[in-house]
Amino acid sequence: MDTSAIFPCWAFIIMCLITVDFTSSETIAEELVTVSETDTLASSDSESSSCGCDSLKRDGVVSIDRETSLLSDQAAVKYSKKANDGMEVSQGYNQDLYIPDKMVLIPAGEFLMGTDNPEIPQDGEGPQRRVHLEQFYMDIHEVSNQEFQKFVNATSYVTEAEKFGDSFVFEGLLSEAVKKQISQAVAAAPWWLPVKGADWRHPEGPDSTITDRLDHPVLHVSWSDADAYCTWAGKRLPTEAEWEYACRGGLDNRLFPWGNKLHPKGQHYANLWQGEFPSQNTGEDGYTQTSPVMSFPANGYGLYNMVGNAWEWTSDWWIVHHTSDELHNPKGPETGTDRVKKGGSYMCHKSYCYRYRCAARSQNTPDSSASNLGFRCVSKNER
Ligand SMILES: *[C@@H]1O[C@H](CO)[C@@H](O)[C@H](O)[C@H]1NC(C)=O
Ligand SMILES: [Ca+2]
Ligand SMILES: [Ca+2]
Repeated sequence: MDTSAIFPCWAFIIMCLITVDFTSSETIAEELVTVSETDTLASSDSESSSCGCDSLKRDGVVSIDRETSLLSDQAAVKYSKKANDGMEVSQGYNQDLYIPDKMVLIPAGEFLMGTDNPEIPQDGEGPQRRVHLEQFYMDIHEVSNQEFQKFVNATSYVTEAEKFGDSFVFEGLLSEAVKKQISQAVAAAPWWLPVKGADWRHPEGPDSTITDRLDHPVLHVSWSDADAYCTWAGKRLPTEAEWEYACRGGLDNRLFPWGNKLHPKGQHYANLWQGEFPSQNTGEDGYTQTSPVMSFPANGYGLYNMVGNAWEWTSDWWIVHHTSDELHNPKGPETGTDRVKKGGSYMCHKSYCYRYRCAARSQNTPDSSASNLGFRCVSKNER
């Protein structure tokens, strides 16, 4: 059986031609990614729509030469927690604001899903179609580390990242000690490294912890982990339509949950990336990594961080061709290989991953996990 596949990417012309044979680890070892720093930085300057986020498949990693890897040690220091200590205060975030397990009613209604002016057409952002939804309740924020910890305490649940023994972490977040041990990367997005021992309790690998960020979104949870959590909580994952309707916060035809301007009155409304991706994150919005789940203003329905902070899994299988027919409570295709995720993350920048829009979307295989991917749940009744 021929299981070779070509990585989807649009800007990395050099890397687009890398074919990985999933059946042979020797072949993978031969597909050395030899991208010079200059090449990579040049391509990040160009208009690009791929953050490589959809390439996070455990069997899709290739060997890399650490000597020629794209990010210098210097860049890693810039991202390090130590270097950014003291930055996470500028939003006036109030610790007391954090409320676990709270949901809000999203009223029944109709809305225009998707867009006829897609920024990233290959993601299937269009066509715009009228969708009717019944009312539902939604978590006001991404599921936090504390909430997930409660679930694991109660059930002894083991996540897929823990079973596989690794998960994807953005290179800029890793310590030197962890980076030294890694010899593989994602061909289409070499700043993603599979890190042994990275999981929800250790977001940047074995030498990291969540004790100082229990009110941040849980990360390194696969679709199956997210589904298990929601089921345990008496909830479920939102459909893509529910998520997008909720994201729009009652506004028609706007880019973001709060309107069309990214920085109304000069304020940051979401945890995104400022600076040059992937080499420099200025943290102008107060955060170079995740932020607490109730930081930044809520949208019209009272939902926090729908765009930015952590990507959020939905229950839909991924397809890019949609009917323009009017739909009632659509649940996506019956089957598929990838699940839809929405909202973008703290790693998204307009030049690179303009996916912090309500109509934007991306996908991962259901067993994928990464340092920028989380979720929230919905339910028919308030919990
Ligand atoms: C989970 O259990 C640990 C160990 O007993 C405890 O310290 C922690 O507070 C518990 N977490 C939650 C959210 O209940
Ligand atoms: Ca940020
Ligand atoms: Ca989010």
